[in-house]
Amino acid sequence: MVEKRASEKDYKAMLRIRRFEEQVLEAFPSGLITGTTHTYLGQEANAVGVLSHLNEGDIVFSNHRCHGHFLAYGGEMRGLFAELMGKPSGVGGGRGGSQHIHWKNFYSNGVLGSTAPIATGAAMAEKFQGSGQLVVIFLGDGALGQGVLYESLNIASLQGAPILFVVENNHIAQTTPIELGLAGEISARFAAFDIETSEIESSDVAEIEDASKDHFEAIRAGNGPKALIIHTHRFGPHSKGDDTRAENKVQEMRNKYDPLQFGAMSLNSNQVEEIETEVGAEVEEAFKLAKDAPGMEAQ
Ligand SMILES: Cc1ncc(C[n+]2csc(CCOP(=O)(O)OP(=O)(O)O)c2C)c(N)n1
Ligand SMILES: [Mg+2]
Repeated sequence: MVEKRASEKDYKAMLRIRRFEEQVLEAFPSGLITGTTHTYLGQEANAVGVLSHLNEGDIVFSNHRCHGHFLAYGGEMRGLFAELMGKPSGVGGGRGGSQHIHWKNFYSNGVLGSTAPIATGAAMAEKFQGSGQLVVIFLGDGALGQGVLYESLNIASLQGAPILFVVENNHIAQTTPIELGLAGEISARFAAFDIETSEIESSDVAEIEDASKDHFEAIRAGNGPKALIIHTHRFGPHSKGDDTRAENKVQEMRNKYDPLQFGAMSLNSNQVEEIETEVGAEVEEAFKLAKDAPGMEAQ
């Protein structure tokens, strides 16, 4: 039974991600966007729910599927669109592209697992400095195949690093279903390093907020690293047109697990419509500003 508790703020945050990503996929074939892109369609509730507990100064590490994490962190659309277009006005001066975003305390990198040692080191630094800040790192199920993750879990546990490992298990890594890539249980991998772990299977942002709350509190109280496994669903292709899954299966998934459908249940139709209009205008304006901004050649 789904409780109807998503706030307008949460719904808007998720819709901003959804509409941003749809615009990215629509624009991609025109050649406006350079490099590659991996959209966060279907997983919006994860970033919005988890990052709702961030304090100013906390640090977030993301992966190749980073647009949703960035927008939920507080990043703005225009700078992200411009970054994807390789424009100097992009959040990273147009040189990082879709996967390599840095703004304030937000970092992403497309090399799977590469962020784990860096995030762990950052968390240790925060602990040694007594800053009271924590680190959140988002990992896909595919990153569980990277050895450096386990070195990081080991040291994070030994050092009591203030870090939350969030695994977004969308059951697929590019085209490889999790059954072919992962032996054993995900939680057992954290248990092996004595890292307390919880799991949730939900697309309801309020449930994800609840599921992550205790971890944030425990980490802030100095109880070392924690892990949250979110069983989730990727609605879009891995990158652009590269979805090998059966179309009807993806459609079934969209019908059953859409975070926006769950979110909308908490609001009335006027609220939904207003937010839709507001977000639609924001995307349109941000995209236009990014598109009209000078390119690298103007420098
Ligand atoms: C070390 C490394 N190997 C391979 C790749 C190519 N690659 C990019 S995304 C991806 C799949 C990632 O799957 P997962 O971690 O489950 O994240 P998802 O795409 O499902 O969000 C792969 C293999 C990479 N970026 N880094
Ligand atoms: Mg995956």
